[in-house]
Amino acid sequence: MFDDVLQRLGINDVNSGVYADGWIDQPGGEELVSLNPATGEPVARVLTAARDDYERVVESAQQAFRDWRMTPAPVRGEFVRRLGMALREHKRDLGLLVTLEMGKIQSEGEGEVQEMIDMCDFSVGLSRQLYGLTIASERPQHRMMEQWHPLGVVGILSAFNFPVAVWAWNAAVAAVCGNATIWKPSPQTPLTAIAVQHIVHRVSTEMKLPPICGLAVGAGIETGQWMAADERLPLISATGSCDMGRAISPAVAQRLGRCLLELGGNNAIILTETADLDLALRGVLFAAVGTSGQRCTSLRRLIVHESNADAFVERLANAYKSVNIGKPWEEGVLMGPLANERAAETMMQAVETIRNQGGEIVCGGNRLDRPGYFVEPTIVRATADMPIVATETFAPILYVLTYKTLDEAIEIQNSVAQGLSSAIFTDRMQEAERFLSPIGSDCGIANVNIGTSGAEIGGAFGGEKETGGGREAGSDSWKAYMRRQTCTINWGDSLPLAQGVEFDVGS
Ligand code: UN1
Repeated sequence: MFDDVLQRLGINDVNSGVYADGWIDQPGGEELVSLNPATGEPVARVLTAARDDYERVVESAQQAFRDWRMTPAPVRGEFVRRLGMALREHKRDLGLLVTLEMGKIQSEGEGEVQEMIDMCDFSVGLSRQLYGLTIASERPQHRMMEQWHPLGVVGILSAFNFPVAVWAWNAAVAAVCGNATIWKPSPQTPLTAIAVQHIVHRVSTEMKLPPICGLAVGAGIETGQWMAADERLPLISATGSCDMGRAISPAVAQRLGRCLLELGGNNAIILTETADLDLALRGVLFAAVGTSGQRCTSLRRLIVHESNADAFVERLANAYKSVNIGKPWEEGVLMGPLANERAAETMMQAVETIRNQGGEIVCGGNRLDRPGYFVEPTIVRATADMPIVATETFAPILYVLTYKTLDEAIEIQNSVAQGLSSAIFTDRMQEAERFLSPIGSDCGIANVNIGTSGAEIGGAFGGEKETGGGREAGSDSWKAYMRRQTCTINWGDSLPLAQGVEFDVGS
C-alpha cells in the first residue's frame, strides 16, 4: 500500500533533501534514515544539506525574491491557489505519508493536509487584502498612509508533530506577502517535506515561477543555527520546544533579526460544576489522546471542580481503556505510536518521576511490548505543586487536579510557564466570560466548551509567556511577514513642520 503512495509522491529509496533552483542531486550533508514509528523500520533515506548546499538554497531564494516582490500580490495568490488545488489532488497520499512517517492516525494525517488546503484558500483571499491604513495628517495638504512591503527570504523551522501544516501556515502567507522561503523541516519527518516540495516544484514549474520555496533538510541542529545567524533571513519562524526557542531567539536577536516563535504549551481545561459532562468527555479525550498527546495544543492538565472529579475521572478512565492503540493507518485505531524511541523513553521517565512526586496513576503508565514506540494513554491524579505537572512532557499523560472556586482554578491554569491553549467547560455564562476576561486565561487561545487542540486556521495561532508570543496562520498574522512603511505625502506648496516647529533662515 505504501509503495504506491511513496511512488506517487516522488519518494525514492534515497532522496535529495535539498532544493535550491531545482533539486540538488547529491547534497553533501549527513544521510538521514526516516523510520516508521509504528514498526521502527526504515522508510527511506535522505541526503541532507552541507553548508555549500545551504548557501545555494539561500542564494536562489534571494534571487527569486527579487522578481517575486514586484509580482502583484493577487498574482502571487494565483500560485497559492494552484498549490491548494494540487494539495487537494494529493490529500489522501500526503496524509498517509504523514501517518507513515510521523505516526498520527490517518484521519488526522488527512486533516493536516486539509489544514494546508485551508491555509492556501485563506492566503488567496489575503492576497487581495494586504491593507494599510490612511491616517489623518496634522498638516494641511498632507496625506499619511501606511503600506506593507515584502520582507525578503523567510526561514521556516518546523517540528515533527505537524510536519506539513505548519509549513503551509508560514509558506502560503509568506508567498502572498511577496517573500521567498527556506524550509528546514524536523529531521524526524524529512519525507513529508520532500513530498510537499515535489508538489511545490510541479506547480511553480507549470507557472514558470522562480524558486520562491526552498528546502534544506538538516540532520541535526546545525542547519537551524545557520539560519538563525544568517543576516540574509530577516524573519525566522520557528515551531518547536521552549529549549529550541531559547537557542534560536538570542542568535536571531544578536543580528537584530525578527523571530516568530511557536513553542511549548502546558494546556489546561477547567471543568466546572455546571459543565455538560458528555461534551466534556469527548473534548477531553480528543485533546489529551489525539495525536498521542503530541500536539503543542494537547491537553496536559484537567482542572476539575471537586464535586465532579471522582465520577468524571472514572468515566474518563473507562473511555481511555477503550481507545484502540495500533498501527495508525489501520481502520478504527485512535492512537498511534510516539514519534521515536527517545519520546517513549521520556514518557517512561516522566511516569517514574510522577510516582516519585506522589502522583497516583489512574490508568495507563506503560510502554506496550511490541515493535515501534507505543505507550498507553495515561491519567494521573496529581496536585498543582508537583513539579512534573508544570513541565511539558510530549506524550499522552493527563494530570487531573481539583479546585473549589473558579478563581482558584484560573490561578492553577495560569501558574505554568507556558501560555498556549486553554479551555473551560461550563454552562454558566458568568464563568465563561470571567475565563475570557483580563483576569481569566493568560493564554493565546482560550476556548469555551471546546478542547484545547484542533484550532481552525482562520484565527491567529500562538501563545504567550514561554510559548514565545508569535502568531501564525489566520487573522492579521500576515503582518509578521511584511515590513510596514509609513508614508507622508505633501501635495501643497509650503512645508509646514509637524508639532508646530518653526525652522527657517528667513529670506
Ligand atoms: C502544533 O501542535 O504545533 O490546533 C500545531 C491544533 C492544530 C495545530 C497544532 N490545528 O491542534
